[in-house]
Amino acid sequence: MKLAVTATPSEARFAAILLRGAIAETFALASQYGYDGIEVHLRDPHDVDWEEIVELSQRYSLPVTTLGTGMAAGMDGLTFTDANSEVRMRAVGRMKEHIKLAARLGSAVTIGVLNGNLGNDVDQAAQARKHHFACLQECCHAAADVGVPLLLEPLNRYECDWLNTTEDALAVIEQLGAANLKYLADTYHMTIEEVDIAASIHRAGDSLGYVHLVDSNRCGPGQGHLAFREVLNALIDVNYDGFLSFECLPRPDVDSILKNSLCYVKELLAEFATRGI
Ligand code: LER
Ligand code: MN
Repeated sequence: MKLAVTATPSEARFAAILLRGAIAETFALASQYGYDGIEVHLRDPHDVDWEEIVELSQRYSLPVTTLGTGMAAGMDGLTFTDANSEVRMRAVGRMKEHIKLAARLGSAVTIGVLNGNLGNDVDQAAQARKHHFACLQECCHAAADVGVPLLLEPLNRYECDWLNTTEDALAVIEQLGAANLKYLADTYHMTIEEVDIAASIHRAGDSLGYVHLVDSNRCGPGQGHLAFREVLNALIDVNYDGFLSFECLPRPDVDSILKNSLCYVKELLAEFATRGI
């Protein structure tokens, strides 16, 4: 398994993005600390120079793992469940631009906050689910056309009112039946929603496409009470060989997460390797 770190050149309000600032600086830092990949969060793909990212990715041998899209929801109010068809159309349009950039970079695209909420009214909620399905289906087709995987990320109940668990995500993935739609497991959301994180990883199996590796308090791995040995063991059991991406709060500070949590996870992985696991 390889390790990635979250970065953004945008004015992100989402606090769990570790590297912020000019895109060239974030690549330099990710490389300097020894990460294997970089997860780039963008409000709008046209906020950045696509060829600059391609060049940086090659120069530092750092693949862009996935494009985070949550800012389109957080800052521009775009979601797949919005009752207003024009807003949904803009959400899908924004996703399609992310998909084009992902195709250029060879990365995936994440759909998390963009999934939206259903609300309390039963009829409206049923309608919102249909809207979500139609939007997601359109994005899956557009992504499949250019060979881009999409990563569906359930969020904890305080951030989303319906798509919270591994089971919720797998139900949507199964219903949609698109080979390029995978499950993104975020271990912070999982500590709040799952009964047994290792069992959920086993349940996801081949549907697992990506991991946000973060502790119970949303700090870096090793800074909270999540049993990382069990999590990593389960990932090894299901033959997950993708990226573990550090999407954590910069507490106590970015530097200590980049160094200490990275060392902590590398040591755990080395321990598994020496035991032949
Ligand atoms: C939001 O809580 C989150 O975990 C992000 O990965 C969503 O884009
Ligand atoms: Mn996440």
